Amino acid sequence: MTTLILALDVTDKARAIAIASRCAPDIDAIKVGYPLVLAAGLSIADELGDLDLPLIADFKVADIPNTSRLIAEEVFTSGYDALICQGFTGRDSVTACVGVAREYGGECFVVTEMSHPGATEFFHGGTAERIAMLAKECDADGIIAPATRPDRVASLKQLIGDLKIYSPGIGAQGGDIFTISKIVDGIIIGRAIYDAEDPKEAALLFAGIRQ
Ligand code: NUP
Repeated sequence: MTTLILALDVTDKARAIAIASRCAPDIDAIKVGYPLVLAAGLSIADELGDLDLPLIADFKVADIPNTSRLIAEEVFTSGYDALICQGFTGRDSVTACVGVAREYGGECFVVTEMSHPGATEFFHGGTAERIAMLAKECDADGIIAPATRPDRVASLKQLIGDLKIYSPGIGAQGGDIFTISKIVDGIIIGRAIYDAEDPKEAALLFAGIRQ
């Protein structure tokens, strides 16, 4: 069954922890990114760690290899289980992130093509395909690909062998859970859960209807 990942983009620390705690029994992992970490610090991993769910750090790391390595080391020494990096930075930067993930027994996911409308402004004509192949060659654990474009996800899937696909864009961005969860390994859902009147009920609903 597809993994359900809560994107916890909630900038109030107490609210973030409350939502994560209530949803925990119905989700499989928590993804945090700049909104929560800038508000609450990387050490939010300590509090969320009590929930016993894998923690994914979505920093879309996009820097030179040395800086990427330093960022990845901070992430994994702070208790996160996985890191998301950009792939357009090239082989050396992606390799730096994957290398640190390996050192700490963690995972690294590479963004191929993003889910928002502007994503294809510069990424077209095979760019995402090249990044997907790069992710595979760099021995990443998986790719991030857009639930808003299931046809694109299906074609990227053909290139990556046994790498996983985690897919954001369901709900608030318009992606359809039924279509995408048949194709991917994990679905990433933020606002449709944490902004729901009852986040736990929303998480339960998504958990029940994913394929
Ligand atoms: O291409 C991407 N699209 C995307 O939405 C790559 C991502 N990492 N994300 C993240 O997924 C985004 O930053 C947010 O944390 C989550 C989707 O949230 P929502 O649109 O479900 O609220």
